[in-house]
Amino acid sequence: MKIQKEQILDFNKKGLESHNEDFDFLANKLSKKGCNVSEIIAKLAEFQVAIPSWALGAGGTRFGRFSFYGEPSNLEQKIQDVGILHSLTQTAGAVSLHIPWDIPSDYSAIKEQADALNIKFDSVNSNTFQDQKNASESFKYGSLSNTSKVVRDQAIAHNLDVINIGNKLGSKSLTVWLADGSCFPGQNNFQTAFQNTQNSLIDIYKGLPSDWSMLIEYKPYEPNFYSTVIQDWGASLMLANGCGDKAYTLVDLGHHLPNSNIEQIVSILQLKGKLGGFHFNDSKYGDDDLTVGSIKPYALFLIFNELVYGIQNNPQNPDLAWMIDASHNVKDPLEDLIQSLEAIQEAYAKALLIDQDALKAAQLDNDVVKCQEILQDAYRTDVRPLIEKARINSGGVVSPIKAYRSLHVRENLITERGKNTVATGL
Ligand SMILES: [Mn+2]
Repeated sequence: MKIQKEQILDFNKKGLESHNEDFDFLANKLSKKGCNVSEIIAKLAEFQVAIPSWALGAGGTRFGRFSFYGEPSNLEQKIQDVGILHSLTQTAGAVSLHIPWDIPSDYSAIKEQADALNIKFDSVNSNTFQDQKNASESFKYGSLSNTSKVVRDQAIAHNLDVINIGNKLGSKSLTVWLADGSCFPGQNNFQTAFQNTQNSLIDIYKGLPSDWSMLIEYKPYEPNFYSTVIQDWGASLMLANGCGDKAYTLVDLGHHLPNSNIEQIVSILQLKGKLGGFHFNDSKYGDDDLTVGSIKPYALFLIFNELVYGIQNNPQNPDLAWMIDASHNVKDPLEDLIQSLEAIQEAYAKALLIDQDALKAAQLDNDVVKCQEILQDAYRTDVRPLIEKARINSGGVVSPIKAYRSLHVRENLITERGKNTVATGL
């Protein structure tokens, strides 16, 4: 299924009048406060978030998986789904592939399809947390950190293959997330595991094309429950520094222990020019992979405040690879991704409203109350008309969820693909 321009224009007719009223009211209010509304809208329109190929089917838990039907069963269909998201929201202009789940059979056909839908290939993700069919060695006891050189070499070779595949598609970065760690005390020698990982990463780093970067993701626990080799941003940063200038830390919102100050982590990494990528999701307890903004929208806003500050003040930090990393059991995956995209835009728009000069002045005066007032004044603003405007200007719909439902997207996908399809990798 492909959404046609006429369908979007037709849908927008219904909501345009009330959008215009809301927008004019808000734009007027913000302009009086000194905000440059058209600049904010341009920034919102520019902000694109990659959709991970594994979020397009219904996710599962270790207790089971419940399909949402009409799921994409191959890479072409996954790109089709991202195309649907992008045509409605105009903020999902990239896809992040997972190898080996999404190896293209025809590279030029896949590139052509993505080009036609205005979708770029973002960071490619390697997978050494599962054993692949026909693999000679097992990653049961770790991959890049494994005590056996033969196993480490297999994991290194896989990452080099992933770079090769991504390079053919126009990707510019490799994301490495390791499940490596231990489940019981004494199982691993921490120093050996860390050193093996560093050496393996250096071997992968040597295989990066000159315009590529390597993003090193961290996570404190799961699937290993006693220790994880790359457990936090400090371990990731040390490994990145050990590789070189093109290696960066990647922050995934769900990969922290409860109550971690994630905004401070992203801020300091940007100061050091070492924040390479960001994975959005939300959580109540751990790596819950819930819809972005569904649990802690204020925390997301505070993170965006730091990201915006970094984007404006830290030229030493590269452009970030933005991606949603969530997976669901109970929602239509495409509706869930639309909600996540909206939440990201909302937090970004609110952060863009913050009067940075006034905040700086209040900080210099140690006016703690005023600092909070400035942040919360931005947070309490209903910015949805700004997001709608950015979306409409780019050719998207006023309200994506409503459009998705009124165009019967899921029903159409079920008719086209059949009911009991399962997305690759799930
Ligand atoms: Mn992630």
